[in-house]
Amino acid sequence: MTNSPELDSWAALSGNPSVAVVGLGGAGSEAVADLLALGIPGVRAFAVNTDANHLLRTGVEERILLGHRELRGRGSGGDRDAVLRGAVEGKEELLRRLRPFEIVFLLAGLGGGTGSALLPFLSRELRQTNALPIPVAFLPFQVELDTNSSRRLNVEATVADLEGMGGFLLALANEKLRRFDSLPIHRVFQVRNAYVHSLVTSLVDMVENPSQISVDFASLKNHLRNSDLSTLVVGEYHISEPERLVQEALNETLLDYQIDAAPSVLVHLEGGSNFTLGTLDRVLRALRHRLGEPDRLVMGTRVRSEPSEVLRLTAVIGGLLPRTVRDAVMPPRSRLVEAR
Ligand SMILES: Nc1nc2c(ncn2[C@@H]2O[C@H](COP(=O)(O)OP(=O)(O)OP(=O)(O)O)[C@@H](O)[C@H]2O)c(=O)[nH]1
Ligand SMILES: [Mg+2]
Repeated sequence: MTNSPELDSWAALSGNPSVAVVGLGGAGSEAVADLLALGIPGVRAFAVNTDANHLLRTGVEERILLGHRELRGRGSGGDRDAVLRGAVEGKEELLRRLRPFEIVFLLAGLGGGTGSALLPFLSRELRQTNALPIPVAFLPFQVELDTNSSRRLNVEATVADLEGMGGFLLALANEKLRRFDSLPIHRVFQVRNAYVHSLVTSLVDMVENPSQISVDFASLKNHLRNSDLSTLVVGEYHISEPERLVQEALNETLLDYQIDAAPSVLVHLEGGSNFTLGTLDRVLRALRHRLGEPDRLVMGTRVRSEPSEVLRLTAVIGGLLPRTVRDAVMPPRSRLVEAR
C-alpha cells in the first residue's frame, strides 16, 4: 500500500497475466507432463481427456475427464464427433476451471478424436472470453496419415475448423522429427516438447519481465490474434556469431514452410550480462533478412546477471501460407491412392 489511492489502484491492475498450459488427449497430456518435468514456474498445468486410464497415469495434477456419459472414460477411439458432444456437456466445468487464466496454451496431437476435437472447440470458447488461447498442434507422422484415413480426416477437419476461425495456430509436424530416427520414440517426443517448453517460458518471460525490452500483454495478444498459421524455431549458438544463431534456428524448423516470405515474427532472445545492443541488432537484421523483411516483428529479451557464451533464440514465425500447413498434413494424392 502507498499513501496514494491512485498508485494503489494501478498496483492492483499491474499483476502479471496468469498462464495455463492445457494438454488435450493423450499426446497433449504427455507434452504437458514433459513441460512440468522441465519446469514451468508460475504456470498452471491441466490435462483434459476422454480416457480415464490415461488421466490416472499422468503426472499432471489438474485433470478433467470429459464425455463420461457417452464414452465411459474409455477414450474416443478417434471419434471426433463423440468428443464434441462430450465437450458441449462438460463446457461449463471446462470454462470454470480455465476462466482465471489470461494466456492458455492448448497442446494436442492431431489425428485421434480427443485432441483433434478439443483444440478448435476450446480455442473458439476461450476467444469469446478475454483470454488469449495459443493452440499448438502436433501433426501426425506421414506413415500414420498414409495408412489410416480416419486419422487424416480428423486432421483435415481440425485444421479446417481452426482456419475457419481465423487467428493463430502453431503447427509442429512430427514428420520433421525423422532426423532423430535413431532415438527411442519417447526421447524424440521429448525433443519436440523441449521446443514447446522454450515457447512457453519465452512468452511468459516477455510479458512478465518489464525490466528489459519486453512486450505488454495487449501487444502480444494483438500480434498473435492477427497472425494465423505459424511455426516455432529454437536455436542456441555462441554469442560471437549472431548470424549463425539465426541460421541454426531456421534450419531446425518443425514444419515445411516458405522461409523467405513470412509476414510476421515474434522473437525472444536470452543471453548473459555480455549480451550487447550490437549483438541484438545483428540477430534481428539477420532474422529479418532471412524471412524476407516481415512487416511485423515483436521482440523480447532476457539478460541474465552472469555472463554467458551462449545466446538462445526462440521465434514464432507467423502468417505462413495456409497451403503450407495443408501440404504438411495432407500427403500428395498419388501416395493416398497407393495406400488404398
Ligand atoms: N507426444 C506424443 N504424441 C503422440 C503419442 N502418441 C501419439 N501421438 C501423436 O498424437 C496423435 C494423436 O494421438 P492421441 O493423442 O493418442 O489421440 P487423442 O487425442 O487422445 O484421441 P483419442 O484417443 O482418439 O480419443 C497421433 O497421431 C500421434 O502422431 C505420444 O505418446 N506422445
Ligand atoms: Mg487418447
